[in-house]
Amino acid sequence: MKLISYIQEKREIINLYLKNNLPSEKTEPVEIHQSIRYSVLNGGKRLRPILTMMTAELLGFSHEKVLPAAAGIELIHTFSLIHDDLPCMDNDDYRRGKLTNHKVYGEALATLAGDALLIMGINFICNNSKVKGISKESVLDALQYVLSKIGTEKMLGGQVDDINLQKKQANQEKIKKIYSNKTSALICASLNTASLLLNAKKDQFNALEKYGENIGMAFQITDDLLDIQQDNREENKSTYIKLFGIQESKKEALDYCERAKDNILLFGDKSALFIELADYIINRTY
Ligand code: GRG
Repeated sequence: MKLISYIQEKREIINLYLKNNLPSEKTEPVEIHQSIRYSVLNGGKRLRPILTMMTAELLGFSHEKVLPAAAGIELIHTFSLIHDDLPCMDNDDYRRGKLTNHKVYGEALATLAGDALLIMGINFICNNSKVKGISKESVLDALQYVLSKIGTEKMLGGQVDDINLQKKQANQEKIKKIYSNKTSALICASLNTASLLLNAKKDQFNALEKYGENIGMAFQITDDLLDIQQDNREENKSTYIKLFGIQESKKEALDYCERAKDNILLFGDKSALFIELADYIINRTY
């Protein structure tokens, strides 16, 4: 399968970039840098930076043109995971099969590691201006776009609504909005950061935005289904599965996946990997 080897190859590239560009464990104050490296370099799937690199290649450029920004998006994603796991949020003990950051380093340091990763993520995106052929204007556009996707009206807002929803009655409309904000927004940002850095055409940007929205929804519903299979369900949390049941949720995930495949048809033959990726997202086992 072409996609699997593509993912493995790109995952190694991003892992190496992160390892080499994060402050070392010996950088003072050592605790925060150890805590940061613990969470970043602990085996994430790297879906988001892979999407950024895939988009660069879809547009006819090397992945190297967007590598710093791709890594920055992964740092922002890791920040959101560390904060999401905190006792004041989801209160999780395990992440990526290992103890969560606060379980190892304590709540104060975990909170600060999350804050630091947001700052570093933004800085990595800014560093994309040092790549040959990438203008400072396009980096500013990409950065503002990413910030709009993680702020109070998108990812952060989704988290706020998610927390509040536990106390209220959930319905289809509310759950969809939360999933779109909490998960699809950063996935769109991963794709279209590359479009902005590489001056894609408006119709290409729009197609990728729709594709990202739909694979993000499929990704989050699949995440809920995997939680049920692995018995990680959180009793007080409203999810798609609780609202619609397993069979209907699987069907919804498939529908989102099919819509995403339609969205990407604009790119013709070049969209093959994106079509394979949409299927991978709903068939994944972790
Ligand atoms: C962004 C300003 C700002 C605040 C953070 C905590 C928070 C607000 C948002 C949480 C958002 C969140 C955790 C969404 C869930 C998305 C999701 C399915 C994460 C898991 O992604 P994977 O499976 O993880 O790609 P890996 O471990 O593979 O990287």
